[in-house]
Amino acid sequence: MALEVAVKAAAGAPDVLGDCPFCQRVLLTLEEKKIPYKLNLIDLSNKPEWFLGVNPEGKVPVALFDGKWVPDSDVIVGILQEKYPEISLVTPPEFATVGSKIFGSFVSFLKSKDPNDGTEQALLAELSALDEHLKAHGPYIAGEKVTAVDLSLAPKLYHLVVVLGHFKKWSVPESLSHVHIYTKLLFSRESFEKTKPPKEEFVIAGWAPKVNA
Ligand SMILES: N[C@@H](CCC(=O)N[C@@H](CS)C(=O)NCC(=O)O)C(=O)O
Repeated sequence: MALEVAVKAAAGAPDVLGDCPFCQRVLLTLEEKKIPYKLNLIDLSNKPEWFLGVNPEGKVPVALFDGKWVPDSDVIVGILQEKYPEISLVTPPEFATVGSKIFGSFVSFLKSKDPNDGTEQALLAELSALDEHLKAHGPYIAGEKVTAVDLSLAPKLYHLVVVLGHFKKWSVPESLSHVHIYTKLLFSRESFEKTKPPKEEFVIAGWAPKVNA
């Protein structure tokens, strides 16, 4: 039986998959583990009663396990690892936090209105650390095989590339060649193609309120 998951619909297009990186992480995990699933698209600007009933916090993703809707991508991915261990995506603990500060640095730089406040340098430092790591251990974070840490990072890197390109005309420096190889590898995986927001415009529209705040 297909596992039910509820994820963000595109803003202004409630029948189309949206741009939530946490939702995509869960979908990537389902695809890579070859777990059949049924998508419920949630319009976050008009949340259905049933969704608020099972998850009063109103956040996606949520997934249905043994009759109970469970929120939070960390928790959902953990349960998927336990319930479906056959195709293992477990990241060795020593690599589990690689790249974990990139998303926060990206958001700070995106929101920054002062070019000299150090947010760009902070992001560059995190991306350089990832580059060094990949140089030593790549092509994926834990080596030859994709694992959970890559599936968490991939949607965030996608948002970074699309959104910083659009709002700041900024791109990851070519000198960080291992990061470039890594993103190409991730974004061209079948699982990624299948679960990414169908249009870059959805990603840009999703971040616009934060940039203009
Ligand atoms: N820690 C949560 C974060 C989920 C999250 O922030 N989801 C956003 C969408 S990207 C959300 O549902 N926001 C509620 C809203 O916009 O009303 C996770 O990893 O699942």
